[in-house]
Amino acid sequence: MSGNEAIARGAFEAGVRVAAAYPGTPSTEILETIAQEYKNIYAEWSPNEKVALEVVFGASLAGARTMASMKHVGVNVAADPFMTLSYVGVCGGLVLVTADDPELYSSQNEQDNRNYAKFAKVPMFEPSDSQEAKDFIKLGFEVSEKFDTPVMVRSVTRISHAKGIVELQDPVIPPVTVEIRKDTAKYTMLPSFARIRHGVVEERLLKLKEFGEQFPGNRMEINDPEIGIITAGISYQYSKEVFPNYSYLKLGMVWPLPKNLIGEFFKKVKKVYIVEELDPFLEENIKAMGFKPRGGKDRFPMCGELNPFNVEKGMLGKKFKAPKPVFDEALPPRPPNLCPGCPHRGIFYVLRKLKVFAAGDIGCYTLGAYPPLSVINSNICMGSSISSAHGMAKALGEKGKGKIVGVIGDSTFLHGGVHPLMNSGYNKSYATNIILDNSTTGMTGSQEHPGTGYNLRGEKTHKVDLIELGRVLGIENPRKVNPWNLEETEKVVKEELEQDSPSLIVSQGPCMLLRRAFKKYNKPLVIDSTKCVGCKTCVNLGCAAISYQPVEGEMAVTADGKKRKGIASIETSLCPGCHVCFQVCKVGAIRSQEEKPIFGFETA
Ligand SMILES: Cc1ncc(C[n+]2csc(CCOP(=O)(O)OP(=O)(O)O)c2C)c(N)n1
Repeated sequence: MSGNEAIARGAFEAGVRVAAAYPGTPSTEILETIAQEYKNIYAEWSPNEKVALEVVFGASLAGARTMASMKHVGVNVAADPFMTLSYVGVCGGLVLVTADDPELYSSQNEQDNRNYAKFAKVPMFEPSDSQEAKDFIKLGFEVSEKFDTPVMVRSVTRISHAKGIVELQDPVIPPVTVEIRKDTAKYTMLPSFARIRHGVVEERLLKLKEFGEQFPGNRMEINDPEIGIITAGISYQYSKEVFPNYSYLKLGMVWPLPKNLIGEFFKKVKKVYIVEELDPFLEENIKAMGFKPRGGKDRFPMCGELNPFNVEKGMLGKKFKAPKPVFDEALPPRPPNLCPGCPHRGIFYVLRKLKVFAAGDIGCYTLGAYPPLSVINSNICMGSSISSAHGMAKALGEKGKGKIVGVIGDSTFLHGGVHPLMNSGYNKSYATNIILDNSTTGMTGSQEHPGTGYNLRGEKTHKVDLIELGRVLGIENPRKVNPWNLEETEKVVKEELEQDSPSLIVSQGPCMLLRRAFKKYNKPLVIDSTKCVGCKTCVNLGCAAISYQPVEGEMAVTADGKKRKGIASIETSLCPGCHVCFQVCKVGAIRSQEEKPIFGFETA
């Protein structure tokens, strides 16, 4: 099982009743596995992580075992309820899975969420493989109920996405019955009640420390008494791989830390090092206890993933000899790109032409920041486009009129863009807001959201109408465009840029990979090599189906005698026939194979 499948299995075996999440790499498959494999668990995509955590909080109050899963930055969104959930505690066991992304394979930052466990004063378990992922989830529910606390389980990309052998067990029947219980002083965080609960939280932390001292997942492996490593999670695997004979203190529970056990390890081993990815979390806390490790972040990188090589290098210092690379040849660089036919490309072409400042957001469309589209100019977190465009407009006043755009995906809009749009309407922004509605959460692999009309299990449900929503949020005349029709799109964007009042354009065209949305794709476009002048206008759309080759000699002129340095061509197997290139070609070299050129698709 992958780590994520094992986490899902752990939830099933622990008797979880309710699971909620918002997609985000590397966490997404946890809920997808639950939805596919464990049909007795109620599972939902919530519109964002805060909602997901509040949903599971409610389920826990009713006595159910319940789990929320999210990527590391999702915990920031859920942080408000989470910090106080720590005070409230649980009724049924509650586990929050954070899947962190060291090396930022698919994220806007690489924050280390171990800090959240300390910050919120809750226990955190950190598995080193799939078996532990399942075991720690199950244990998490027991600890949650025993100590009346939410529990965090931290995974990282290499744990979530790597596979290992997992032993299966039957599901248990959770000890807490599911019913309505009222305990206002515990569950209602008025200051007078919360003041008391803070004391309870501090006492709980002391009890959890005691638990950590005995917890078999915090284990010593005494081998070489000279050198020992304190480590956890994936860093344990890297260390063990290169130094199997060193001694180890492997921490399965990274918060709170077992001071006595750590002290014992320092007594048993002469030189102790701390190997951990990202922040010096263990190091700082172990040093604060008064211990003096021989090395930590002075030897290992603060940024990016660890791996067996940088662990070996960090430990051996100058004695380290870099191994010969397995492959000598460098792979060609393949920057991430919008798919051929992607509806975002048309609108980006128009925005680039109009030279606006595009405050971006998070999704496939963030790739529009890369050349050749080079159209997205800023982006920090989900939902930030509309609010930052508004702020910029207020700062610039007259100077920025007609130049400021906020660009946001449909899933991102429903996650964190609704309040910003409400603000634009309320505080009268002139910035033009564009929702790129491709009817799915594209970036994370096509998940449903409240605007698709389907739920996690693929059942039909209420579909939020973005135009209507825009209207109630204060946009007088929200408009729709077909992003594959460049003329229409440019006209609407220009008109909206000229508006003084808050505006919204919903660019509606389904994601090319959303098969259910299309009756059929169009026939691929063809480039007439006798006509192409090699101007690269089509190439600069950044479509993977279009390539360019330099030409010489008799090929360096077109049929009607124009000089050229190269010609473009279209790989038909990649081209879904969106006709955007057809519309930008100034010399008519791109030919439609349809009876009449189609600017769009026949959608289902
Ligand atoms: C707080 C947070 N949660 C989740 C993610 C993961 N994530 C990145 S973009 C995205 C949504 C993309 O969908 P959409 O806005 O519809 O744009 P698309 O990719 O379809 O163009 C998600 C869920 C994230 N980056 N931050």
